[in-house]
Amino acid sequence: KSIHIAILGATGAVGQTMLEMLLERKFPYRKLTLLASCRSAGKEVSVNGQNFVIQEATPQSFKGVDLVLCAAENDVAGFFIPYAVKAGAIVIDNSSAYRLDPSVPLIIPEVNKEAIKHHQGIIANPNCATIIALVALAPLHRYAHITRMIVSTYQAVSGAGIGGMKELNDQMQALADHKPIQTKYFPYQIAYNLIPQIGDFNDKGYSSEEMKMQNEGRKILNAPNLAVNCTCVRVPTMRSHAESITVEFDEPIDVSTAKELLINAPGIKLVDDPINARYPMPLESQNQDLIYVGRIREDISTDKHGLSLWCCGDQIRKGAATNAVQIAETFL
Ligand code: 11C
Repeated sequence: KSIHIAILGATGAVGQTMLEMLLERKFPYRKLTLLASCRSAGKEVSVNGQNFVIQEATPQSFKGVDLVLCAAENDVAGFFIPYAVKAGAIVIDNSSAYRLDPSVPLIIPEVNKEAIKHHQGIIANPNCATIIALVALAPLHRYAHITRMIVSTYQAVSGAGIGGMKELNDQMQALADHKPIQTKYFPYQIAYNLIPQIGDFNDKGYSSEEMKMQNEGRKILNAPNLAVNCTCVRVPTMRSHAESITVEFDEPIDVSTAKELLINAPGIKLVDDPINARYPMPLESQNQDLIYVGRIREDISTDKHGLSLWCCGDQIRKGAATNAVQIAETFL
C-alpha cells in the first residue's frame, strides 16, 4: 500500500470513473490526490461513502506521487505530464497528446501488455473506439493476421464527456416539452439525429477520430501496413459505443473458429445467437467492462478470407477509465 496516486482531470466523466474503478477494483494505495483546474479546487467528490477533496493542479502537484492517471484534455495533459515525469511519477495518459510518440507505449492490456516494459515514464491509453474494436479483433489477429479493416462506429454521447450526456438528456426533455433545444457539445441536435463528424476533417475527408482507428490500430497491433477505412458517427445513445467491423485476414478463418477464439478471450462476452435475437446492444453493454461481440458472419462480398462482426462496449469504463486502471495494475 505504498503507492501515492494522483488523478489529473478528476472532475470529468473519465476522471471520476477512474476514481470509481480504483475503488471498485480495490487498487492498493497509500494516498489518493484528485487534481483539476482552479475552478474545481475545494469541491468534494463522494464515492461509496468516501469523500475526496479536489485540489488545484500545479506543476508542483506531483512531488511524491508514484502514479498519475491523466484524464485531462490534450493541452492540459501536454502541459502537466512533463512535470509529473520529472517528479519521478509514471503517467498513464488518456489524452491523445502522446499516443503516437514512438517512445510511449500505447496499451490495451488484453492486446499488447508486453509493450509496457519499454515505457520511459509515460504510457498512453488509446482512443475508446480503438480499444473497443481491438479487444474484439486481437484474438482473431493472433490466429490469422488482419490485413484490412472497414469500420463504422456508432458512438455514444459520453465520448463528449458529462456535458455531452447532459446535452442529450436536456434535448430529449426540451423536445418532449415543446421547448427550443440548446446545442453546445455537438455541432447539431443529437436527439433523434446522427452526426457523421467526430473531430476535424483532414484533406482526404477523414475525421481525426477516424484516423485514430488507423494510426493507433497499427501501433497497438504492431502492424504498420494495416489498411483501415473508418467512418465515425455520433449517435443518441448514452455511454456505450457500438461498431460494425469487416476484416480481411491473410489466411482463412471460419466463423466457428472465430467464435471459439472469442469465447475464450479475456475481456470479451460473446453474444451471438441471432436466431433467438441475441446480439450486443449499447444498453446491455454499458456500466460494465466487457466488450460484447456478436453477429459474426462470413463476408459474402469477398473471397479474401473476410469476416464481419458487431461489438459494443462502455466507452467511459473499458474505453477509457478501466483500461487505464488495468494498465496501472500491471505495475503491482
Ligand atoms: C468520442 N472517442 O467518442 C471520443 C472521445 O481520443 O480519447 C475520446 C477521444 C480520445 O468523442
